[in-house]
Amino acid sequence: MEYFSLSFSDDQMMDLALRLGRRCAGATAENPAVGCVITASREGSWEIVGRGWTQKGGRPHAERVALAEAGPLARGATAYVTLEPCSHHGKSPPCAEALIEAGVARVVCAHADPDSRVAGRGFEMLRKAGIVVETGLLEARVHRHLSGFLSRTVRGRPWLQAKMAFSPDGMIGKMGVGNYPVTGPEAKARTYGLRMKADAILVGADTVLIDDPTLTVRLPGLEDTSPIRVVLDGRARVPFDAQLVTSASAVPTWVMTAMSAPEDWCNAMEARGCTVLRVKATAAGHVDLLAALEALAARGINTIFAECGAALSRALLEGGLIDEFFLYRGTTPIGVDGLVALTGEPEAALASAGFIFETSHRLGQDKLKTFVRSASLKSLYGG
Ligand code: AOF
Ligand code: ZN
Repeated sequence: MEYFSLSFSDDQMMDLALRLGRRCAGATAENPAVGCVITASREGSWEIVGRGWTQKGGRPHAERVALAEAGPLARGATAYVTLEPCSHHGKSPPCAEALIEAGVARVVCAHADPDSRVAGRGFEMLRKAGIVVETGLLEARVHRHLSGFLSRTVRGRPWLQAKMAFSPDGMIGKMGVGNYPVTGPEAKARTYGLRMKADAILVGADTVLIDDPTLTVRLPGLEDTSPIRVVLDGRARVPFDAQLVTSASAVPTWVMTAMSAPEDWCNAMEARGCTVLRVKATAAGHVDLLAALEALAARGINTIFAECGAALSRALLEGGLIDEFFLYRGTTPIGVDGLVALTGEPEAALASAGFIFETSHRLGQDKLKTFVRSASLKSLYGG
């Protein structure tokens, strides 16, 4: 096995592939944001000869980008890919075929591709061609990174991230005051970054009526990375002069409403550039949350970032639909007239809903803690 002794470890190369894969995360549409590194032996030592990641819009795939950079140096090389190379003739020819044609000798993969068009066939094609295939390296980390794609593919609904900002006394705002600042500018900047990495942002009609938000990414140079804005509006209450509606030609807005929503209201929304999606509603006239999420997955949404108010956040949490939670903590108590969103301490509410703590960050004076629902992670393995 002298041939495969590297001057850097397989772990390091897969870690690099994972970080490269993050580059276009949130901009690869329904496609997973995959990363690929190709290493080859040159003059007695191993070098990185190709790096690639799934490009904006989802194509070309990561392997093709890395192979193009490696050129003839791919012959006899090792390719590290975060996801099983595809085996299907989709919008592009199979990556497994491209790796074979390039003469790659060894492929190291972190995660199998659950897409029914691939599902093991990528590995099979490579092995049949005599390529050494190793799987499962850094699988848990890649699993976490690809949770959006895995969620849509395995569960048929997007990976749902929810963000809420709490004052030290557990309030999310002040009664009757729209857009009450609970946290500072650093927290806002982080939220823009989180929006950018999602395929869509979710709010309810109440948030539109009270706050009239734009929900775009307002970071210098990154303005064009704003994701699709999705509004749940079962009772067709969003006004035509809401900022989400008036800006729909610049940044897509999807309005999800009940089957019974008035035809003329839907037509008027579409005439203003919004996409209207009708889904089934509950007896109270709210959009059925699971049906809405399934409809979004059917339209290629992998990851959705919810910035909802108290009622919708609670409904999503109680419905077991939130997978990841971003809990911001400000420093100024709100006191009287404060808006309560969750029963009891937010951390305790999350723990009893099956969430586990993941990370903690300081953002100026504020804090951000992230949590993941353990059942959500398990559910992405399928079968
Ligand atoms: C890879 N490398 O970088 C990505 C892959 O519609 P297509 O033809 O682009 O195929 C989409 C499917 O390809 C997608 O569902 C997933 O299974 C895989 N994505 N595969 O080999 C990549 N992004
Ligand atoms: Zn591919």
